[in-house]
Amino acid sequence: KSGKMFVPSNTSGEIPDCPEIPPDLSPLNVHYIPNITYIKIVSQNPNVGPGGHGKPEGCKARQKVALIIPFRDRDSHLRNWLYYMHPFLKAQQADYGIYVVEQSEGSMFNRAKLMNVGYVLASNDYDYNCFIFTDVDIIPMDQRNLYRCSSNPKHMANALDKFNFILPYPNLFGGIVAFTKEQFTKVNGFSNMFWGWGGEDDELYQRVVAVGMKVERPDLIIARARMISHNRDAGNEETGKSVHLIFKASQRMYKDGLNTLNYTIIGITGHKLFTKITVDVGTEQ
Ligand code: UDH
Ligand code: NGS
Repeated sequence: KSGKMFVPSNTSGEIPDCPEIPPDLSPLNVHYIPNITYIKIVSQNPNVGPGGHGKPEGCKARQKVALIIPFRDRDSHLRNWLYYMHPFLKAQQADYGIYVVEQSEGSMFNRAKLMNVGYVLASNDYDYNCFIFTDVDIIPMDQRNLYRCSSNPKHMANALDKFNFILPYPNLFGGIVAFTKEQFTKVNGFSNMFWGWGGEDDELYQRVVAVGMKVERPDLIIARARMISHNRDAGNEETGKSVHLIFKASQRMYKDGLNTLNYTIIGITGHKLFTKITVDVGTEQ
């Protein structure tokens, strides 16, 4: 006898849970490729199913992750994001779906409201328990930065190249955040009242602390990410009108958010690499 005993890890025939930490994760080279094509990205990601869904092979993921992207007129950024993110999420053995929430033309951009719409529609699509709200122009540079939820809401854009890979101010909550379903409903989602650039992320931070949760962040080395540089978009100007909303977040939280969200769906299209939701979120009242 060799002394070794065969212990079957799984007697029921069910697929095992994926390991807590996926194997073989490493830093990545990330650079902007303006002319990358959808055809090339599709051909490089044969495992991705219609609507931009991916699942690990041979094991069961511990979380089901929806990635929600606010969007308007950033096609080359989206192509780059998809080019890097599908292989990244596959390496992380993620069970995931990608939702690009496009605001229709003619109104001031409302990033936060698009996030809320993405949360509601992704929830109707699949049994997600983790929601990662991410700008289209931020691409992680290290596979060890797990696109997963934690026991507290997680800010994941804390080491951007444009800020020399440090957190520029302690309460920054912009760029990428991860919430479980429970965490996001606890704060009633984002405010719907931020039209134009800035402040909606600071307001969400105030909601998080108001309900007694803490913000987590990955370690600064693994959180390194590239932000594709660009100018401020037309239709997303900084108006200065919404700054005052930040300080009253805790008073407004249950009267402004998921429970007061209104919008009109213009169309939902399942592309090979993502689900696109085009939505009319209205205009500032
Ligand atoms: N977004 C769009 N289309 C728009 C506006 C915003 O898709 O017209 C989305 C996109 O996902 C973007 C996110 O909203 O990543 C956040 O908007 P942003 O990239 O404009 O905001 P950020 O703070 O950059 O990242 C501000 C531009 C500063 C320009 C400074 C000039 N050097
Ligand atoms: C603050 C904005 C945030 C924004 C952050 C970083 O001033 O929304 O700058 O912006 N708050 C207000 O406008 C009230 S960045 O330098 O990345 O463009 O996220």
